[in-house]
Amino acid sequence: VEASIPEPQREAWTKHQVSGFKDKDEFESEVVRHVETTLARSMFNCDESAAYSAASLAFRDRLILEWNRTQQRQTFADSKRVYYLSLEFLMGRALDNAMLNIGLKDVAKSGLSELGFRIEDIIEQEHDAALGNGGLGRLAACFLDSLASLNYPAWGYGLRYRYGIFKQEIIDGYQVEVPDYWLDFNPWEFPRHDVTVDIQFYGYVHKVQDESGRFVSRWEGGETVKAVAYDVPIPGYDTPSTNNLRLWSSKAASGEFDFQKFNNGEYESSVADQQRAETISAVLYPNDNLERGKELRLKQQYFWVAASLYDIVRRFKKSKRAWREFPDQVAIQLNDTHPTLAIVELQRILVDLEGLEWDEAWNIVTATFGYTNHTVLPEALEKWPVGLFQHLLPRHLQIIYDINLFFLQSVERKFPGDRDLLRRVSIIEESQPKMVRMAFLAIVGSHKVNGVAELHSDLIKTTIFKDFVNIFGVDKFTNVTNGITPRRWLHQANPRLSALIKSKVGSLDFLKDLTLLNKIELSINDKEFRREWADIKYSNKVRLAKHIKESTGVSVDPSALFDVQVKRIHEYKRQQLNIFGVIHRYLTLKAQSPEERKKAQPRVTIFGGKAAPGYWMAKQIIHLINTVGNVVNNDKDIGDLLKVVFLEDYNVSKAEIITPASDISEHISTAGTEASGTSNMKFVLNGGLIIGTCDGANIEITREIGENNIFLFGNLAEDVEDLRHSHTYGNHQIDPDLAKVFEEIEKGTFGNPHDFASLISAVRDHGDYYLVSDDFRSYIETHALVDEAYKNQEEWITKSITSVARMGFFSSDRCINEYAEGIWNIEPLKTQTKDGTGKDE
Ligand code: GPQ
Repeated sequence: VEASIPEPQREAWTKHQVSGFKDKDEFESEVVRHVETTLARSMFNCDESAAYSAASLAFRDRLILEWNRTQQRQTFADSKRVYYLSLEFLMGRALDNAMLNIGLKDVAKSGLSELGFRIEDIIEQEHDAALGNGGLGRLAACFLDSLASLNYPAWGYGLRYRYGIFKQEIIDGYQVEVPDYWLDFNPWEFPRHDVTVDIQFYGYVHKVQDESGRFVSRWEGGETVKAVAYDVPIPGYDTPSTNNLRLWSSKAASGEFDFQKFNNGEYESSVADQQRAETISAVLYPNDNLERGKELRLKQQYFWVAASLYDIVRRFKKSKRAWREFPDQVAIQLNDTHPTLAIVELQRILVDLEGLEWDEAWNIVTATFGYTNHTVLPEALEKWPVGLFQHLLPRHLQIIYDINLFFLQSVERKFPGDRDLLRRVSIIEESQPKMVRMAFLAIVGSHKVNGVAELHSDLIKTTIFKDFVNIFGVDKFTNVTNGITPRRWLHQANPRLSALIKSKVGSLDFLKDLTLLNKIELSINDKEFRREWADIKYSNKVRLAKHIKESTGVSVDPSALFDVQVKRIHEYKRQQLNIFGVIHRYLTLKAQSPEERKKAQPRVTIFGGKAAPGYWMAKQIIHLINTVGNVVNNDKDIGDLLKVVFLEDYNVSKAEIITPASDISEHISTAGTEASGTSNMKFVLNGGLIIGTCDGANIEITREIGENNIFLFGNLAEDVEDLRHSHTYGNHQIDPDLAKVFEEIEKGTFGNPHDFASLISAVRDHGDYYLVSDDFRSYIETHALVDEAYKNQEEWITKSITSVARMGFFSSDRCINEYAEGIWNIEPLKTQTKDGTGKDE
């Protein structure tokens, strides 16, 4: 429906056009207005939480005006848009980021101060938006920041979970999960109750003849659920561009509840229907790098994909273009296989609803989609039972079978008679039960497939997707090495470092072109600069020490070496290697005389990260870390030489405190298992060095910063398979020092050894799949090198500055530009126009 105001009345609109606050006075009056009207409070009952709400609403109002103009500009320019489909957006807090990106943090700071508040306390009030698990979700959030900052016409599409990733509490050394009800009051979203889509599930398919006599499939019956749009404005840095993240929330199609049923006395069942509908977007699945074929998860995927595609297609149809122009207007990026159904859904829309021929439709579909793979771990590759599909999405299953048929026919033409190849690449796995292989469907339905770091992109071409390289040619497969936004991960998280860099670069331009960081290398011998550099690190450590004290009760010395491993707990990420190494260090110190001990480098080993609630081994690792901490931290012989802490509830806002405070961080996955890693980039960008394996982006980080500036250890990806084979078929001898660590655990030094039995047996008795023992020696030796290097503070500072100077490559801006050019074929939109609407472009 056109709801545009007629020309004669527009003058009144123009006259009353709203503009956001521009200075401190206007900001203050907006805050007061929101406190007094929106929140219905006053200066007599305005606490920090109310001040946070009011300040956020003031910024939100400003953002939405820019948002409107950006959307008008994009519509008018009529250029190609990219849609980033992701089940996870790990956004963290919005207020600080909005203030910095808009450039009004100083204004807000003095305004809030005049109103009686410290800006730091107000920022702290905000609850993290934690709609994601780990790296994959945070990458999506960094991408949104870059897309807006670079003025790309782009939308994110996701789910508005009522519960984000659970909150983690550590009770008696064990992880306890607490629901994260984050929507209590969220000033950053705009409900669009007028933007809804009906989504169908279940039902049946039958063929009917249309007017022209053609047979078409009709999907009918089943149940309908309503998708309601919630929009979150995404501000770009130093640009008016404000993009949109549209999150879908599920509701019963009949509104509150079914009145018919209600009037018939079926009150309970009408409420049950409503609850069942709302369940779809209720909770984020808390698994990282793991898929468990749950029906509700597939329902989430279809619900979100169908609503998003309806929206995208609706927008395209407004332009009245021919369908073949769809890929010139629309690029859709699939963040992992979670949105792969979008391929099937678009084919369904084009063939069943819009009446296109199959081939014509399929050409449009494949030209539209790109697929990003984020893992080679077999347990993370999505597969859905055919039976479940048949039940939930009967028409989609038929389309998948047709896609597969035509695909296999083309393979047969290219490689006649190779039955085993057909079996290997079939989208349908002929197992019991039969499964739909989502990654294969995503490859077949996309024009580009990319991995997220060089090694990873090479690995997918030579292992899990090898056959597809032969079938489609190598050019379909590409690499886009991940990146991080320097706005949040440098400027926001480490304002003093950002300011120091600015003093050398001459401006904050490095936040828009991170390669400008290289200018600081010219100041490497500048004494004052080096002193300030070290001082910033120290004060960030003081801040973290304070946080450690408050959250764990453990006192740590900020002058000790801070050794950090924060990320999801996973066997492949090898927190167990780290804690075994810590035990080894403890045993070594214990065996030394007090004289010898004086030579040791004091260390604080800091862990953080969530375990998936059903991941038993990961939970054991958390428990072991905590029990080791208990023993070590209270051992009088050890004192400040070694402290071990586990920080509970690691999330984006905690990462902003932890990342700038590390001296060394651990990225120690078994080679070939961590697709990229992105926290490795964040730590180095903040002047921390890293210890790591030759895995994921560690390799490219080494190439950029130089191998003297990183501590690499362990076996290479190319040797992993043979080593695993030898564990199983050879005589598997574990490292003698590791054996001593196991002995100590089994003696009960760290509590009931029974609690840790499966951690030990995984290494000693069950083939050591993650090569903990194979890498143990080189891990320990490399840590000794770290200790030595840290003692030479001047050398260490040189390494730190040099590394930061060479990190320009790892900006998500570079990464997004690569996607834009190599995959999406889109260009940034100019923002400078006479009337600010883009209409004179
Ligand atoms: N990643 Cl498949 C996740 O965070 N969750 C997942 O379910 C999958 C991948 C990560 C991956 O483990 C990291 O190596 C990457 O840096 C990250 O995705 C972003 O690409």
